[in-house]
Amino acid sequence: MFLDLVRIKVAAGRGGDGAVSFRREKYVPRGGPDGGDGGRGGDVLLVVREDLSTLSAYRFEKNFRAGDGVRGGPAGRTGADGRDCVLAVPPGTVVREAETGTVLADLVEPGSTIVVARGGRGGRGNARFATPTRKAPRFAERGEPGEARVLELELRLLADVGLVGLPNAGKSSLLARVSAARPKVAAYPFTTLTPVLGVVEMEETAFVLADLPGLIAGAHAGAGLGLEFLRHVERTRVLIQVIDAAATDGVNPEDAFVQIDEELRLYRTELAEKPRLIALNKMDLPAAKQAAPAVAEKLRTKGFEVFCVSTATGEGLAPLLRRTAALLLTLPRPAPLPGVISPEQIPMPLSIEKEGEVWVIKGGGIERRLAMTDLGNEEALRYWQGWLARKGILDALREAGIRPGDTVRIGETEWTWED
Ligand SMILES: Nc1nc2c(ncn2[C@@H]2O[C@H](COP(=O)(O)OP(=O)(O)OP(=O)(O)O)[C@@H](O)[C@H]2O)c(=O)[nH]1
Ligand SMILES: [Mg+2]
Repeated sequence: MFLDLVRIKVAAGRGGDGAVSFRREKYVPRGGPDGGDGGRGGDVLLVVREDLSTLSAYRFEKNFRAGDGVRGGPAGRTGADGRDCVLAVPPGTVVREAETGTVLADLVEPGSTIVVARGGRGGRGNARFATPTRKAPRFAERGEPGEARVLELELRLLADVGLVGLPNAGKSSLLARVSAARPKVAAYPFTTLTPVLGVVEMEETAFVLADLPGLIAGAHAGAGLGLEFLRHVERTRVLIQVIDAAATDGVNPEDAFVQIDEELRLYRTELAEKPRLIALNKMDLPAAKQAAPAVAEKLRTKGFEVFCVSTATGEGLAPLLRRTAALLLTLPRPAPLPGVISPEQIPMPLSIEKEGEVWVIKGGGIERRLAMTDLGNEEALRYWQGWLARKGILDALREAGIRPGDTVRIGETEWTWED
């Protein structure tokens, strides 16, 4: 199976809890608060690695967690930070948030990195809550939960030119002949199961050529390797359609042309309209020599540039490559996907809504804030209420008409409103 679309779950580490502790010194009966902060939770990052060409690393393993931060210690000691979880992806990986479809990144450059789930902050130790009026706070903040989300990773090849054609047309043979890439070549259909990229070095320039799995009728609707493969063609700028002019598999060259042309059109009209050169292949075979002139003529009247080649002897390949390179120079580079935003920018405004009898407060990070509060601790609770007041949330609830005895819910936590 060829993997170019996977779903994974990523969870950043939780921040370590802050510590509650008081200084103990000889002959000092009651020392001040000295509980240290918790460590930061680890982030989950994606990094682009040039040597990868598939997402197959995510075939079986789908859950990734970064390490949690360690709890703060006495004597002001800060807990250790959690371990980051670094996931390697191939160049051309598009990252989406699965739930919303929001594109978080279009990862192209090797080495580029993005944080897809941010680790939680460490909770502050009780030393931080000391004030002139609260000299001995007996509470600390809990660590912030790490972000968690489901991601969709999609690999889109970053090739300038794509080779399309029926199985056995000679696409892999062509790539092997003109680049240092070594795709598998064999006399049976669907030899190529995953795209293979090769760099074609020309005198003045170079371009990336992608050998793609063979297409068959119905590919646009999923037949053969169908859709998985057509997706890759979208970002190439030029197509080379390879046709077995010797009809080795019994499909005459004109039919071969039409079948692929149809599939491209049915998948997306723009694909069929992309600049396309035709390579009539296997010209070393007598059957091809015989059929080629008439086929070439027909395709030329349709407006195509046709090249007669043999990947076996190398005949005709140089003009094809020269023309391809020249064509690329006239075409703009593909733009990165529009609307890329970073994970921190996923909007999540604070809202207060009444769901039935319950007042639900959501967004603005309030769920995380609450999770940092040790609800079993009286002082921590008071601190939390102070925070709600400072943020204007209590006033907003009053304005919205909340009454004593009503239920308020944040995340999983509910409580009864008393003014
Ligand atoms: N005689 C001759 N045989 C060729 C030529 N090009 C390819 N072949 C043969 O055709 C068969 C298929 O070649 P591949 O390069 O694997 O074809 P493909 O288009 O990559 O096929 P799939 O990966 O299955 O889609 C192999 O047996 C090749 O040796 C050629 O120019 N002349
Ligand atoms: Mg092949």
